[in-house]
Amino acid sequence: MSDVLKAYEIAKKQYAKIGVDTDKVIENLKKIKISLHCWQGDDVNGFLFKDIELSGGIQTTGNYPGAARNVKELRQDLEVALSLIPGKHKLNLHSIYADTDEKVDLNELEPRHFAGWVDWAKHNGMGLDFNPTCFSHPMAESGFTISSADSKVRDFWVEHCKRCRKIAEYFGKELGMKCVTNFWFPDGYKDIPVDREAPRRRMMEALDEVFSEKINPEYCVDAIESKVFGIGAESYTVGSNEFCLGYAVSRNKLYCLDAGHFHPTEVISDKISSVLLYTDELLLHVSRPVRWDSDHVVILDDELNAIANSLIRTGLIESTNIGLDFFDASINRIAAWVIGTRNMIKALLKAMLEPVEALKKAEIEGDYTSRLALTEEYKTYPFGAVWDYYCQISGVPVREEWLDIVKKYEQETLSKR
Ligand code: RNT
Ligand code: ZN
Repeated sequence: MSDVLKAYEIAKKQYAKIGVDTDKVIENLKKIKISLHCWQGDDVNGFLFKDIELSGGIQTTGNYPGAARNVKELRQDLEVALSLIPGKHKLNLHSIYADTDEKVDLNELEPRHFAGWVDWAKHNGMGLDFNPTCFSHPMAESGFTISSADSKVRDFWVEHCKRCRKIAEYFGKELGMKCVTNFWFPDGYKDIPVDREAPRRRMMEALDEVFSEKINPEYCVDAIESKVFGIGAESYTVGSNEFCLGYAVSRNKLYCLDAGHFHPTEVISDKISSVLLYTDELLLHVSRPVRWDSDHVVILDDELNAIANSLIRTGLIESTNIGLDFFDASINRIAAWVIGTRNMIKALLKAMLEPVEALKKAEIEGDYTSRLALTEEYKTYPFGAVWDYYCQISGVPVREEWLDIVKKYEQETLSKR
């Protein structure tokens, strides 16, 4: 018997004692899809426009060699990353990752510009999610897009967003799996505005126009992502928390909670259960803010565990779409995907290995001593043995073995770019 299997057998017995069936947990874990963000592969550049600077108040820092320069390289890199992550997942595309040689602007995009991605997704048994790209474009230079006071600018972005929904619908139809389209706008002021209402009213009206066409929710659903501030928009962000939550609730849309889009001590793990009382579904952008919305690679820290606990203990995982959102250009980009995604799955597994009903019983009975004692003891239960076993039966490397594969790929392929 392999060491992995031996350790699993022991762990399985230990979990069985607290009423947790590890085999069943693994079966349930397999069903959870994580949406891997394509933009970690090339520092949010995309392939539609050459030599355009990243704007919208987000930043990738670092110049680690080997960023993907075209669709083919990005797919190749993704395939390496996916081979190191257990389970079947989704790919989250931004519109600037269109697979086309045509010179096409954002307000001209059509489903056919993404046919290559649909083929790739089918081939890899994956679903697709989507995002309009309302930044890194001359029409976004003023710092405003869909809420601009200039109707030419506004119309351009409304058209882009409408077209993105059609592309999302096409993804959903082709793949037989719902596409979540996330709308995020960097719109805001560096300095203190006089009128805080008008841009928000314009954004609301523009969004109503974008969503005026009803699309079958079996194919695609829309989410709207809030933010507290961005670089260059420190004083005022149009799409604030209240704006986006209010919009989502009143228009029957999904709210997107990004872990880096709140004040530094505010956590999204405590927001999930409130939002889902008022919306049918939720989208998460799991990220790691370090002092600001720095989009560091997701690690297995307290907040990640808390997010997973919020989803699993409540059953809200059923109505939550988990997306990742980080972009680190200072380390190997494939490693970044692998580390972040494996950590997300690990956190879910760790949460699923709790005897939730027993803990809830202690809580409801007011036995807070047991609640604290048990949740603390369970933290050091052998979840790593279950994780290793899950990796093994999924045919992906166990523990840090994956790093050798990434290093080899770096040497043979990435370093030659
Ligand atoms: C920006 C938002 C947004 C982007 C991606 C690239 O602060 O988090 O989700 O990171 O669209
Ligand atoms: Zn985000």
